[in-house]
Order: sequence, then structure tokens, then C-alpha cells
Amino acid sequence: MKRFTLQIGIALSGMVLLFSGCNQGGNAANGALSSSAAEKVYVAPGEQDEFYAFLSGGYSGNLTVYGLPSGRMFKEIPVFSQFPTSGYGYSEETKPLLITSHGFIPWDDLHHPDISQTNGELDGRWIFVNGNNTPRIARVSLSTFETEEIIEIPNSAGNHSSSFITENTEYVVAGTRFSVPVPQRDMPINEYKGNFKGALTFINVDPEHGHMDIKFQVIMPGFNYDLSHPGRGKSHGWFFFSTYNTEEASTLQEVNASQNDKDFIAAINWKKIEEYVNNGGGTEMPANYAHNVYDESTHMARSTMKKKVLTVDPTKVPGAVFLLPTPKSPHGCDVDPSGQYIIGAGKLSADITVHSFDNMLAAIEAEKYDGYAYGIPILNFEEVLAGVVKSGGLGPLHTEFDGKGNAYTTFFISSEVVKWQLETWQVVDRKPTFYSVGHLMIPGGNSRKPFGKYVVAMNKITKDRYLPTGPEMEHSAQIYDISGEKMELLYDFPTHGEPHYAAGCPADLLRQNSKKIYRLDENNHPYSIKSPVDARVEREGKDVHIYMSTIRSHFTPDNIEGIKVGDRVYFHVTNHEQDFDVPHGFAAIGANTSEILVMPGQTKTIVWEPKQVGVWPFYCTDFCSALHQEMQGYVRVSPTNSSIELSWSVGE
Ligand code: K7E
Ligand code: CUA
Repeated sequence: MKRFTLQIGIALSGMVLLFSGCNQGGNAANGALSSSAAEKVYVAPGEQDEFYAFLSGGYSGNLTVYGLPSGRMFKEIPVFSQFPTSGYGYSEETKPLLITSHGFIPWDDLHHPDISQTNGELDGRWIFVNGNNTPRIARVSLSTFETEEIIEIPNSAGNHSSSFITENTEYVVAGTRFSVPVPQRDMPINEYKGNFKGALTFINVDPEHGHMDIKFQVIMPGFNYDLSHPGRGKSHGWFFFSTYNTEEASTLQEVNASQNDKDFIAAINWKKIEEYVNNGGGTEMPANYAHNVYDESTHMARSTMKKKVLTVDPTKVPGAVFLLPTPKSPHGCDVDPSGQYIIGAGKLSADITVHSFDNMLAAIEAEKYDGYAYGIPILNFEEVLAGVVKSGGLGPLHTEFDGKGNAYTTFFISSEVVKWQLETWQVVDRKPTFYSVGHLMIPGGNSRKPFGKYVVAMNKITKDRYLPTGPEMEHSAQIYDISGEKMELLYDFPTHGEPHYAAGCPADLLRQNSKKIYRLDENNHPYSIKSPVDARVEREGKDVHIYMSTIRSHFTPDNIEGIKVGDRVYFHVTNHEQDFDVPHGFAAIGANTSEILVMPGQTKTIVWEPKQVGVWPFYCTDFCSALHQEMQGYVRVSPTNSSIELSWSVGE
């Protein structure tokens, strides 16, 4: 969420009091109404949900997977975090995913998931997410539900207008929220204006493997680039970014970035820029950023540092970049399923501004300019405007679409979802949210083909909605039925971290492709073993490599002697199961990392550095069979100068 002015802050606290005082939520869930709502979210034991929903986890760094309409959480996918549940970010194989130019950065702030598309429709191959703080984009596989790739974004800071994709997943786009010196250098902050720049990064996605590579960065004026969405259909080839702080204030932004009556939506014709760079345009700039790729065949990630990036000066590509004036520090920037309407939600406003793509093209053609900003044409506001939604709410943020001609906009300050019609711009319904809603999500809502049955509102404030859990409450999502004329609130469910945006899709798009096991015969991990008979221990100086097998219900080897204080012991654990949902875990006393959870057919490595002489146990952490408690072993650790030979038992 963004800042809001002092006055609105006060109004907000008033409203929260109002809501908690009158307990509207309780009333809404009473009586006959609540029983029909209950039926609509009830998924009977053994039955499955109709939709997947992927909620961003904000400051948890993770992505959570839910079912709709039940609101049941299925999985938390670690992305920008260390996650002891699976060992992600702790295991030797996954640590390289979290490498950046700033070193190992095991945390980030994840805001906007977007599912890959083909011809503007969800194709269910990958989901892209952004890390805000140390700018990164990650790609998560929707077959393994694991993070497969993370690329760092140079010349960026506060990677917020990200990670949205174009309609054939040609690009995933990352825009900087904070402008910075480009290239970074030591300079006075009060010389921001005119000197800081905002990079909009277009990252090429390999159509077959999904691998990401920065194609170019458009180096824009030093505004704050807040959100973005791709054109689609007729506007495919364009990308739209909302901006604030077009004042280029460098201090007291709460006031100084709210001076201009209108900021801009920047319209970028990426096809034109792509053509320009394909013909040799742009300037190669030295850079330093990490590109981390996980290989499913070796079960291992590798990190490489990239040393240059191609930058584009927007004034060098005539006809490629325009600014659309948009009132009051727009936050959300959303494009309807037809690609015709670009919605700017001025977060300090009551109205929603809708621009027309056709009008924009006509205004460009007729050069209806209201001046220039750093050489970039500013289009005349009235010329590009399609309509204004007189919402009656306060603080519009984000808009989604149902594919039936309706748009749904969240209002943070007045805590509601407002349903309005495209083209008539009339409000047709509004429902309160509890409380202070940020994003909302309709499955497929950011595509040509939304599935307009439910909308999920993700709320910033929980207060009295659940049993209290001390000062810290989980955030709260709410699901509404939007199949009828009026929205109907069905259910509340708690979320992890702070969800911002979410992405959803029909369950059938993913269910069939969801991987059940990793095949052992395809395991190319250099320390994997194909069978327990290959289990062994090898010493290389102070490094000891244990090639370990797990199968219900034993480790091979289970007892190891000849380890010394000062050794680095690598447990390379291969899970020899080939059944769905039979992981084994591994934990060793005094390990400085976490446990690891190893999926069938997979190999994972944990490093253990024994500090004390003794006989130390390890065990399986996942209750894998009736004899799970027997799944254990010992390591004998001798003094550094001991002459005890390496030996191990293979459980004969
Ligand atoms: Cu509005 Cu980061 Cu998309 Cu939060 S953002 S709500
Ligand atoms: Cu293997 Cu418990």
C-alpha cells in the first residue's frame, strides 16, 4: 500500500472506528442469507475447488496457493525468503536463487503475481512475481509449484510496477517505483530533479523454457512508476504505467508529491522499441545483476552475474512513448479485456479516470499535445479521456473485470468494492469490505478472458473479523459471488503476510499438469545415487560428502564414523520413493540451517558443521510411515586430530 495524506489518514482511522463499532460484518453473515452463502463456499470432503488462487504474500516474500470458493490454503511457495518448511533458501541447491549484486538476500516484498498467457488467455505454465525491495522478478513453475528462476533488475529501486506480462508472454515487465541516479553514483539527494531516472525494464521470456533475459530498459524521467498493465487485443504492443511524484520532489513526498492536479499514465509502444533495438538501437551500459536459474534435472540452481544492460532513451524513438494526464497520483493502472480502456485510479480522488486507446491513437495522430516532459509528448487530457466514473467512494486503487462488461474497483479509504459498467461509466453496485481493501482479483481478470464468477478482495486491516491473536493479526481476504447483478459477500479467510495482488485460474488448467514425483532415472544431480547400494561417504580434505538414500523407513548409510570437529559434512539426500506425496525429511542436531524436505526422486543437500565431539543423531522430519520414528541414524564426531577411519553402515 501507498502513503496517504494526513487528512485522509485521519478520515481512515475514523472509518475503522465506525466499522468496528457497528459490527456490520456480523450482521451480514446472519440468518437465511448466511446459509445460502455457506452452500456456495462449501466444498465437501473429498471434493475439489473450482479455481486456484495465488495470493502474493507481501512482506512474507512468498506466494500462497488457495482454492476458491473454499478459501482453503494448499501451499505456501517460498520465493524471496528462506523457508524452513522445505529447506528452500537453506539447501545448497536453492541458496543460489537468492543471490543478488548485494550478496545473499533472503527476503523481499512480493506484490504482483501474473500467470503466463497465450493469445491473451491464461495458459497455466508459469506465474511471475516481483520482489520490490532488492529489485527482482521470479518465475514459478505451475507444474512443480516451485520457484525456478530469479533475475535481478539493475537501475531500479522499489520494483513495484511489476511483474505483468504481455499477452503472449513475450515480456514480463518491471518498472521502478523509486527513481534513482542511473548509473548509481554518489550525488546530493536534493539534486534529484532532472537527474534521477526511472527505468522500465522489458524482460524477454523464452517461449519454451520460460527463461528470462533483460531485452531493454527504457530510461524515463525521474517520476515514481507505480503500477502497470499490458495492452491486449487492439492495444497489444503497448504497455501502460501509472506515475506519481511527477513533481520530482525528493523530500516530504506526502505533501510535495501531491501538488500536481494530474500525474501521468505513461504509454509505451514496446513493439516499436523492440524493433528499434533489433535494428541496433539503444546504448549498452555496464551493469551488475544476478540471474539465477534452477534446473529441474539437476535439482540445482546456478547464479551468474550479468555485466551489461541495453538502455533506451525514449526521446530517441519517435512515436514510442506518450504521457496521458491522469488526476491525483494514480495508483492502479488497469486495462479492460478488450484492450480499449485504460483505467487510472487516482488514489486521492473519488472519481475513476478511463482513457480510451482509440482516442489515444487519434490524439497521437493529430498531435494533440499539451507540451512535453523531458521531450516526451503529453497528450491532451480531454482528447484521450473516455469517461469518468463518479464513484461516490474514496481512494480508488485497483480494478478487475468480469468479461461481461463490468469493472470492479476497490476503494481503500471508503472500504468497498464498487461495480461499474464499461462505456456507460455508471455505478451499478457497491459492497463494503472489512476493512480497507487493497487489490482484488477475479480469476483471469488480467486477460482477454476473465472467469467472472467470484471476486476476492484482499484487505489491509482485520480488526474484529477473527478471534484475536495478540497485536498481530493475519490479513484477511473476502470472497464475493459476482455471478448475479449484485455482489454477494460469501466468506472471509485469513491470508499469509500481506497480500497485494493475486492471480487465479480454473483448476482444470493446472490440475492435469501438476507434477506428482520427480523421476529417479531423470535425476542428474551430481551427488544423487540411483539406488541405496550406491550409498557411500567420501572425504575431500575437510569436506565430507555423504551420498545418502532415503526410503521407507531407513537412511542408508545410517551410522557414520570418522567425522571430525572442523569438518564440513554435506548430506546429499536422495529420496528413492517413486510414489506421489511421500517426502522424507532430514535434520541433524546442531545444524545451523533448517531441515530439508526431499520430494520423491529428488536430491537435496544440507551442510552440517559439527562443533562438538560426541555421537550425534539425525532423523527424518516427515511422518512417512508407521516406522517413521525408526528413521534415524548417528554420526560419531571425533577430535580434529583423531585417526579414526571413515566408515559407515549400509544397514545390512
Ligand atoms: Cu496496491 Cu503493491 Cu499493487 Cu499493495 S499495491 S494494495
Ligand atoms: Cu522418512 Cu519419516
